[in-house]
Amino acid sequence: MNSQEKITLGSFLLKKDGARLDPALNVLMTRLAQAAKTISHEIRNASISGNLGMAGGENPTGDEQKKLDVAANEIVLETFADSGRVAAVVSEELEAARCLDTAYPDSYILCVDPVGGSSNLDINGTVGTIFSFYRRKRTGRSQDPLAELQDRLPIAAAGYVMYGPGTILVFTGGAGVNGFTLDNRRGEFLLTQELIRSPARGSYYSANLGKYGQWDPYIRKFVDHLTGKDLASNGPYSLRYVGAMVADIHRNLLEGGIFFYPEDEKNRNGKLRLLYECAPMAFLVEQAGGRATTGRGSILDIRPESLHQQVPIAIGSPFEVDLYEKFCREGGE
Ligand code: P6P
Repeated sequence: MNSQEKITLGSFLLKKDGARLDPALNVLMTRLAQAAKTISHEIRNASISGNLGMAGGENPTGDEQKKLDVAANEIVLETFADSGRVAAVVSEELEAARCLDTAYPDSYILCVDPVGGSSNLDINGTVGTIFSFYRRKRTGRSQDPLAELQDRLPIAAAGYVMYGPGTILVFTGGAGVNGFTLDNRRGEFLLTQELIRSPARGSYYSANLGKYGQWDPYIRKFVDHLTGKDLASNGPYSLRYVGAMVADIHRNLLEGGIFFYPEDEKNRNGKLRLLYECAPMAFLVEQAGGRATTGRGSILDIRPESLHQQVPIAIGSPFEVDLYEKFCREGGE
């Protein structure tokens, strides 16, 4: 099947059975794809346009901002500013939510990490965008996006863009997970991975082992189990760690395994942010038959306390995530 025979994102979004997206989300996913194409272009040309390196500031959780973090955030805001469908944007790069005018009764809150894994940018590594659209219960301009998000709004769509050897868009509208690849010649995202399903178990684990000494003992015992150091182990897993959540989770989604970023002695809530990293990825992975936990409960059950709330996460194939929870529950005994 060549490029001309593959289904474009636009055609997919119009098919009710395929995407089961309501018309508003079709508009939003089309705009999301447009933002992704622009961000992809900026990333791939950054060393030529002088867009690598530090921007000089920090994001709300203290990460140093790269120029492309700031640029990608602006691209997202510009793309949705006049959509009339997004009442607020919660971004890793913005302290407060950016409230926008809405023109329709059905409107959404967009939570987004414009460029995740930006420490990879200057070394030509893989990075990604993570997004989720929450369907509001209210209409008109949002007075308090966090209060709205605390009212257990349904996630209408969530997913990620991965800027690797190819630029891919993987998302769910609540009826399965589908993957699209950007055909740069046509400027179209084409359906390349239909109804992605998480393997029941895998052979990879993804974690920053540099923090092994700061993890709680039961996390260290879980790692020892995965690496075959204890008798009960069913053989060593291979470590794959990119340092970009999108890339690490994408591998485990396709080939099976687990990504985890636990709490540690310095960060009792872990590092990754609930609203624009953990919850979108949890929604997507669970749609594909995987699991996502803090170690003691489902990521998707967490009521956000703040826009940049950090939570521990373990996400991936059911077998490994269940095992992770067992070690957390039993203290690794
Ligand atoms: P560390 C990128 O900064 C990020 O938010 C995620 O995309 C990634 O999984 C994690 O942090 C990497 O963190 O501490 O291993 O560099």
